[in-house]
Amino acid sequence: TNADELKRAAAAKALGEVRSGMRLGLGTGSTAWHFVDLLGEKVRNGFDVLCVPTSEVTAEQARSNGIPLSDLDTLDRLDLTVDGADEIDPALNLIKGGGGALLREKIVAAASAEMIVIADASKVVPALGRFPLPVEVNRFGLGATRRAVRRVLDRHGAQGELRLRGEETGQAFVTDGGHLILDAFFGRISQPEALSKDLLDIPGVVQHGLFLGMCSKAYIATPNGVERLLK
Ligand code: DER
Repeated sequence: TNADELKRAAAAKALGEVRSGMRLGLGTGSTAWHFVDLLGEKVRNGFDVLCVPTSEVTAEQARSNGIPLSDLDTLDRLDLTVDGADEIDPALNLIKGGGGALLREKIVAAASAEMIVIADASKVVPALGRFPLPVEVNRFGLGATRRAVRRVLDRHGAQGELRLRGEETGQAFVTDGGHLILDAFFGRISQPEALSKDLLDIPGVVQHGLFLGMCSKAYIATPNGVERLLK
């Protein structure tokens, strides 16, 4: 089984939790892509769902699959969000944002009664922080914000650098929300809750990729089958 088949197997398990009539949040990334693809097949066979996408990319994929879309102005609560993750620790705390959709993903997950993460086994880690932590920042005052984030990283023992996503290509990445992303290379995050608070206290920081206490179930695909992790 190759990585893509593993992702699809995890997505299929999450789809098994979806009931007709549900209001769903649709995640972003290569694993969530399979969930949306499989959901499309069920919709075409008469499955009745109403979905809120976590990115323009997912919205486009959902539309092309005939999946009915709504938004969080119309709906205030969703039953379930299914999304991927860059890292998953034993408490099911996550790092997300590798695909740049973390703000809408967190807004949608927070509006959902339950969040299920789907991933291949490479995402399961003993502690968060080997994957760089995405920090979504407002363009205005970027220099001041970047220096403030650097000070927080130093206080929290970050081992590595703070990179503006896309800088290496000469073209900064811009999120669906019109913001920029700083990727913080930690190595290991020892106090995620304190780090989350310190980052969100910086005025120019919009949000970050630590999803703490939000995920209650994960389907992890391994070559020997899909494992279910519960918080
Ligand atoms: O950017 C994101 O938050 C994605 O969900 C990411 O965390 C997982 O993407 P992948 O399924 O392509 O690895």
